[in-house]
Amino acid sequence: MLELVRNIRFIVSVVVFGLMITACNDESPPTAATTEPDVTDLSENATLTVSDENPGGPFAGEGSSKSIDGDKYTKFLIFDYDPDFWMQQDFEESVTINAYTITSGNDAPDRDPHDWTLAGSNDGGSTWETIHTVTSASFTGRNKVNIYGLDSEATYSSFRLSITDNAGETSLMQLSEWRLLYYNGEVPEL
Ligand SMILES: [Ca+2]
Repeated sequence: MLELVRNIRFIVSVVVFGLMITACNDESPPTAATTEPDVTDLSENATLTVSDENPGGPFAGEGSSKSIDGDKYTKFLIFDYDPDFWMQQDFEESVTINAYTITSGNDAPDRDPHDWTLAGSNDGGSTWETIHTVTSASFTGRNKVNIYGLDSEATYSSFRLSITDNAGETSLMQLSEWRLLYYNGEVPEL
């Protein structure tokens, strides 16, 4: 009798173990932990103008073109920064954004943009509407991408970033990227 009970226990154990294995095998295979957000990078098609250029010109090693070249390790540096400084991205037709990024340079945090206003125009720059304002921006590192989500979508043919203060340097200002973005979905943290 004892042997029979042992055999039954063994058989039950085998069946239960088999069911557990089957249950595990029935689980869906793991999916990728993250998927790339669906984002349109409008700055890829922008024409850039700046109120003050690097002495070497827009295509110099640290010229203005480096601020929209898609490389966070290349920067735009000016030597005569003043609070009237602005950068502008123009498009052939209006585009819609709901976020933008500002990326800090590789060194000298006191050259970072500190205060700025992003504005939009649909009449070639005759009139501007404020889209977003930042004061006392903080970059937690070098070549750090800060992303700013907008409360509502902004549709304009021109976007102007007026950098009204830098982070303390007397005459130098730099940034690695300024990109205008549209996220189809939630704007992520970067
Ligand atoms: Ca760059």
